[in-house]
Amino acid sequence: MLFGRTTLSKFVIEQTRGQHSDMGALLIDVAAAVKSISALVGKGALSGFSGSAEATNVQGEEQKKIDVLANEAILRHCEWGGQLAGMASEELDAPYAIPAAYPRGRYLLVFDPLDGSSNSDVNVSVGTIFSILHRAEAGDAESSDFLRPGTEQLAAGYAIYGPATMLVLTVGTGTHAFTLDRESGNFILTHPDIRVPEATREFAINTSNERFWEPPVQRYVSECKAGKTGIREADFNMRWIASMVAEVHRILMRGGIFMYPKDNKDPAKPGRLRLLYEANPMAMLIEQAGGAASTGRGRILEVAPEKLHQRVPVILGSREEVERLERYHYEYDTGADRPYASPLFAERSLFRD
Ligand code: AFP
Repeated sequence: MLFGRTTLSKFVIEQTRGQHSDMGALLIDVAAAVKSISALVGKGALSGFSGSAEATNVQGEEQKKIDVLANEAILRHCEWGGQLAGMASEELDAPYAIPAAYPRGRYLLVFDPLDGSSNSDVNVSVGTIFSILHRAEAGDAESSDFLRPGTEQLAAGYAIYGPATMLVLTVGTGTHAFTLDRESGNFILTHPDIRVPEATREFAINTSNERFWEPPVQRYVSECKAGKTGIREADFNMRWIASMVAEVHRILMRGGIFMYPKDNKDPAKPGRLRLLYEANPMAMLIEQAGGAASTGRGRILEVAPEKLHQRVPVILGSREEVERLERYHYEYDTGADRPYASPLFAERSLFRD
């Protein structure tokens, strides 16, 4: 079919018509920013922006030049439209105030401009993650306006800059994927109403951290690795791309479980991923597609944020596996996984050690 396919603009206008039509206009600006970032990322080393920006972000992580440029792209494309009360970015310590020259609206855009950027210099898929919140009336956002649970998100999405550039979006009516047609410049709806398979035999975790995980995660992963020889009685496959957008996209396309759990590698950080602009938008997309997204001890979308850049443990994907891992956390927390943990039942050795 040459004409008449649903474009992102058509989809967004139809889905947000009425009360949130301003949000529709904002999403079209986000898509324009994504196209600019896609063009930049797609140039690779020819862009002249490879390598370090010789700076660190609020996370204390090295900033790549392309992180800074992707951040600029979103600010410039979205600040002028009159839909926003403010923005918050992984790359900015504090929220971004809308310049005085522009009108304000009641929406808040929260984003990670280039997730997985440590992969950008080795030509592996990276992405942009975004979330839209709102406040009661138009005006300048306060920091507290951003500290809302993920259940209050009006929209969430990501772009993945892979062999194809795709934009995956939810406005609360399912999760839908659009593929960038570079000839027309349009995002075309190619994957309407995505569903995450309930079951999976594929897990994603950085196993180099195994010694730092909590016991329920160690238990779950060792059972996956035991495969047919263990209690799961089935072999599992493992993936780790170190780009959350690519992992989540694979899970939306074919199922799986992604874990970046709480670990004691750095007790100050209860996990690596950030709640507001990584975990929450991905959790909304996964839940809207029928999957589950948990901290291990509760729904990610119900976590009450306390800080703009706070981190949270992330376990998400095929519902059956997420629920199994939640059960393992519960059994660990209640001692039910160690029925003989009590000293009364401890193994008695004939040889005093
Ligand atoms: P960068 O944006 O610094 O590359 O981090 C990517 C990320 O936040 C997430 O996208 C990955 O899933 C995770 O970190 C990878 O973490 P490890 O490098 O510890 O495996």
